[in-house]
Amino acid sequence: SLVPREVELFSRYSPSPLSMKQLLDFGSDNACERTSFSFLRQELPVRLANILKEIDVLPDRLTNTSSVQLVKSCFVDTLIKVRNRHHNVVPTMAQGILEYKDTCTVDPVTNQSLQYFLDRFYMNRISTRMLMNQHILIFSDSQTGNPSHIGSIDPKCDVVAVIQDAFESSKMLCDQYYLTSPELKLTQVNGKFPGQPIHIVYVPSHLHHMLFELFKNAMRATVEHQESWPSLTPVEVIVVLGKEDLTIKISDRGGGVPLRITDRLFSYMYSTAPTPVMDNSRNAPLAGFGYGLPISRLYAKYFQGDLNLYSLSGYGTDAIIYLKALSSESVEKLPVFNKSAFKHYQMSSEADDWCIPSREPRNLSKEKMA
Ligand code: W6P
Repeated sequence: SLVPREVELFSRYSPSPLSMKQLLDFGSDNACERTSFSFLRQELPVRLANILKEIDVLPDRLTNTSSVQLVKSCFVDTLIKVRNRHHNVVPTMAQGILEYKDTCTVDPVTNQSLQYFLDRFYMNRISTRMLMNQHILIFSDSQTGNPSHIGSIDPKCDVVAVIQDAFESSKMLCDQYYLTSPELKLTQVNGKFPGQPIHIVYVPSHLHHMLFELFKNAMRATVEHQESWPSLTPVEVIVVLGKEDLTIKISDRGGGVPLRITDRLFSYMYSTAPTPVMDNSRNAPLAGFGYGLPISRLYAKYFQGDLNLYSLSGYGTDAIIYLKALSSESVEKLPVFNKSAFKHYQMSSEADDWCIPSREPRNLSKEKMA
């Protein structure tokens, strides 16, 4: 029968029965919310997965009754509700940062801790939504999804098709906003199986999300930097399938970004700005460096890839997405709370261990002469 891998996995754990004493402890005054939470996070899926496996070994004639189907669909409905309830977490968190910035200063130490936390918080969110989605897509009766997909995963994800689709979506927005847009110049190299089309096992919606974000940025930079040019330089993309990596490089000639600034493009704190007021819903500004870049990088990292920017200030920018070419290596990357994670929050107000180039170095040759 059709049981998703995560249900399979969780069902191998035995539920941990709580004693009456433990139940009381969780409700006592000195109870730790974090302990309770981390217990629930493990235990709820284990218990649900165990019983879900049992429903599937019931005799077919029983499983197929409308009542048993109702129980199973209630489980799916619960997941759908949880998923939808968490829909606004990202903008709500951003609002929290705005409120913080109203009253506190944005020092580099706070920025670093916030970056560390939100990277892990949003990675956790990406992973839980992935699991909920898989369950909903695999178990819901309405077979709306692509039949060749496993939930949201395409075992033969056509990378070039996703690139072209994301480019077209971004081009539409760009044309709407600037009344012009650069073309796409695409090169593909299958270094693993020369001449063959490029396929990987991946979540097309995740790939689309990253590419759409990078294309919007590349197009905006191109149009704004080259306003006066007779024609715009194309956005150049090269896709390469290697033995280990699938690499996508997106190059624009939009003038680039100074190295000093590139870290900020990924900073939640420095890129949290009040939401621009949209005029009559249509003209959403093209790529206001919101959370698009940091979240896109998390999507890349989620299956052990990465997303980097290499800018040539005064010329243009290369954005590179790295994904694992082998499905055996695209394993979820999940945050775990332990001593090492805890240390990241012990904000040191100590002096930095690198010098600040605050003044001219003394001229030693003159001193020797004297
Ligand atoms: C830029 C800034 C940027 C961010 C991300 C991707 C491409 C580009 N180009 O100028």
